[in-house]
Amino acid sequence: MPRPVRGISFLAAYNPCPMILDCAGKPLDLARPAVMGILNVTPDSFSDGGRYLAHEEAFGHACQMVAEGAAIIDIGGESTRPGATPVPMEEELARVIPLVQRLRGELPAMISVDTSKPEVMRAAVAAGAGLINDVYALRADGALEAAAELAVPVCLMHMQGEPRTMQREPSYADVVREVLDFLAERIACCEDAGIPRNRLLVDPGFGFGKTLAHNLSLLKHLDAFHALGVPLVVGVSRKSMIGAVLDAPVEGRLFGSVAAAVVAAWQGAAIVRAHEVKPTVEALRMTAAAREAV
Ligand code: 7PM
Repeated sequence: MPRPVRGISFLAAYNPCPMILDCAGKPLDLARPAVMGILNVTPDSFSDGGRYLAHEEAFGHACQMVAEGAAIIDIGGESTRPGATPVPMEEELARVIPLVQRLRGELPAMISVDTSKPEVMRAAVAAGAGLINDVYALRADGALEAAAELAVPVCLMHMQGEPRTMQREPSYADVVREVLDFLAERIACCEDAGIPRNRLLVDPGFGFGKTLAHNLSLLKHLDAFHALGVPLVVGVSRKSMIGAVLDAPVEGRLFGSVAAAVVAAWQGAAIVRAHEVKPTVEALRMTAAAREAV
């Protein structure tokens, strides 16, 4: 048996990633890969029935994802798709906050909010969100300070450029090295701002300022990101990298998305974002079982 180091087992001392993430007092178990169900509340993601229907539809979708095994529901009110224009803050708040309140009261899952705006972070955490997912990695004005005030974990994602223009000419000399360096620097900034490392997660940001070759290199070498000592989050579901490999439209990317999720989980990804929760949960349970075998 490994010898305990100051009361911690040798393995726990060696692997600094927390197995249980403290989300403002609520535990999130990351000992096995967790599925984060994607809940888009952007206007284009719902039928044109106005605010009330959009809320009902989103709530129903969240319930279904939790029933299918999602441990986290990621609510995004600002479209971060390539070419998207920013959403005004009042609009983002009106879309996201009532849902956070309702989901927190009625569902057992952790609630994550996909936002870059400090005001939305504060309101979401006050409404019961347990996680902040920021595709700008807290680079927006005031975001670092807001996250430092709030006692919730933050996912720092890599993006080259900005959503409107990032897919024009992505360029790297060594994509894995550069994404790693960026995330290491963001972790250092967070620690300087008073956010401890055990409240951070990182994500290489598939599709955010990357060509197909860049995305595939990052997926192949995902295990290099364990050097950062924080849990890894991965979002590949339905992305254009799957479409490019399979020559498939968005509706035809499920099996490719699940395969990419397995490749990530096999290399130790802690959280996988997914649109189709049930197939992803089953594939990751199988992956974890094989990973844990002697
Ligand atoms: C349209 C195109 C709508 C792309 C939404 C998207 C990630 C994320 C997104 C990710 C983390 C999507 C993206 N992608 N957050 N938010 N990691 N942490 O496919 O890869 O959901 S938005």
